Amino acid sequence: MMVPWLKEHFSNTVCRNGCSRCNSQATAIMTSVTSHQLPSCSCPTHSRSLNRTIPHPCARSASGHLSYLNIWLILCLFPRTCVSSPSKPNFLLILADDLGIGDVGCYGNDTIRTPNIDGLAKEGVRLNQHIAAAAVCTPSRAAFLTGRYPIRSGMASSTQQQVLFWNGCSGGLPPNETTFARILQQQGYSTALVGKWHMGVNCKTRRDHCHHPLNHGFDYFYGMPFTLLNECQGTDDPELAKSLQDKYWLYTQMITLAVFTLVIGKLANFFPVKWKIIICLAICGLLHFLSWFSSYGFTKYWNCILMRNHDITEQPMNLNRTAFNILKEAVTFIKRNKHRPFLLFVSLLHVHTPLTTTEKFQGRSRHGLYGDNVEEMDWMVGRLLNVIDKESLKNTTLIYFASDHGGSLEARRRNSQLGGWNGIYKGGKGMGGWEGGIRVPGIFKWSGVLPAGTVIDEPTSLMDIFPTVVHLAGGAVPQDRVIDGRTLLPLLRGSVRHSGHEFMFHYCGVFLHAVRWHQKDSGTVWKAHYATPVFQPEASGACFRRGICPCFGDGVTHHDPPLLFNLSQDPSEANPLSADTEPLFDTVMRRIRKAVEEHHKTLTPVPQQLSPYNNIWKPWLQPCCGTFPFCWCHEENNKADSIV
Ligand SMILES: [Ca+2]
Repeated sequence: MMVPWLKEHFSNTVCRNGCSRCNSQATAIMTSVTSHQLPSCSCPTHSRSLNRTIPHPCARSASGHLSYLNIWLILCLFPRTCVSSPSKPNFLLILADDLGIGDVGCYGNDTIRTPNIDGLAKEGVRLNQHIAAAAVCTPSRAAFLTGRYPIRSGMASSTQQQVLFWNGCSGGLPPNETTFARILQQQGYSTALVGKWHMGVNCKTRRDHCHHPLNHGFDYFYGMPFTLLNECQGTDDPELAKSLQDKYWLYTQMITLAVFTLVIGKLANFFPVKWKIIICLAICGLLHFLSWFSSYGFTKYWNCILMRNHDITEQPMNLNRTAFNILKEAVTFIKRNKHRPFLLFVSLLHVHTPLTTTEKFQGRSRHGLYGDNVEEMDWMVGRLLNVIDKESLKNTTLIYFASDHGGSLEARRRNSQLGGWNGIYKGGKGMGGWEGGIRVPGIFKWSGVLPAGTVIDEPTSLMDIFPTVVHLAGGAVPQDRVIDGRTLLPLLRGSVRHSGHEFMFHYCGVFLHAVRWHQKDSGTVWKAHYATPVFQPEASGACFRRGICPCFGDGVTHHDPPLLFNLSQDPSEANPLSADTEPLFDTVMRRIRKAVEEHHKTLTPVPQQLSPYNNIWKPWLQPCCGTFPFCWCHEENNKADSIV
């Protein structure tokens, strides 16, 4: 007789995609194993090498060509497949861009319709304290993929430029970093990234693609190597370093005016200035203009591009088709890989500005273009979930939905808000310490494995996806480096009460702005802020005059003693505690200080991927589908909407 946990183990591991007749066989295999009193071995359902050379045991035995004994022998002759992980599901990971936690129905929004995401939470597990490792795209995504604080990989910035600015810059996710996609690829998974990357392309030459997704464990890539920007649409103010561009433009005008004044003065004999000086000044002005306008003047061509694997398909991209193309590519990938283990990371371009929304969704929500864009995103999520259901992958696919960080409060056009809402939480995108910048939606669904309708308040991190996915795939996390994520499965299944996080370190660039302490014996979550951004205007709750809050310098206020909040009682961080009001103040601060000291000891110097040199446009690194600088091309893809 088989013990219940073994039966569950085998029904999870042996039976998967489309193997409706497999339960009895799983039992038979297990009986064979237990009768020989050998260690349990899980089915190699997700070993690519096995899939290629030996058909799935379920399929073979169904056709009657292979005995159970042979199956068992096959299983245990392949040591890599004899693991004790509970199961090896497919993974569909969906990451929204700049979506606020308050924008989703199941997190309390009742004015934007997100029925598909809400349904995901209803049938799965909703995390109430799901934390991004950074409050802007590039570092948050690097941490998500590697399970490590971005400061460890050099993906955190020490300058005002907190994210990568160009496809043609040399910074990016270092080739020696290991993504979960890389480990799953080694475990036999078919891996794909569809959507946004924003973690660099090249190091030294135009086509070395050292930072490219295909060099980081993805077998397939379709999407933007960069990120959406207003420049991609061309109808709004430029978004990329607007104040810097304004400054360069002002200098150009001043030099031009000076040259004209000197020429007129010379011709009218007002100034005894030499022609040589005037010509030198004119040349300097021209060089200055060319040096900045060659990059910022053509941002749409340099940054707004789409790629399929190593090839550029659209330069510049046609935004009107992009959402459909992304959906079509994701759906096609699922269908193409439904009979083999897959990891699909759908990194949505929604809901980042410029909020390109198809006509069908325009004017539908009560929150203008932003709300329309959120509703369109929810519809896309629904289409992906439908495909999983239709292809009978529901019970064998772990689905995850999150946002890379909080909504952007500063994204506005005149009086209309173009960024997200972070609910009751203070702050937003760009604010590495305040809760609104880093607390995001986090939902898991795995039918039959995770309890439906569960809500978990424990602190969890986007970095937890790394060890969770790796363990479920039967892989092992790298032992030669610090991994900051903690595996989530026991918490999600309800077999443990607490998450693996005692402390979380909240960075803004390379600057530690806040620390969270989950005091497990009391259940209290404390948070201490060492630095907070200076809001402009004061008390506005955001940095409207700067566009995004700075992480250092006169743009932040340092706190000594730190601002301490009891997040369990005061999640909006409205009432800072002091030694007078909180008896545990000194104890908590002492414990947090010690944790910071220990954390600092684990950091090692690494090359700075976002340094000024690594984050400037370099023409020789610019991806180009023609002969540089003549870069434009368009792949015909006009049947996209009919497919989805
Ligand atoms: Ca983002």
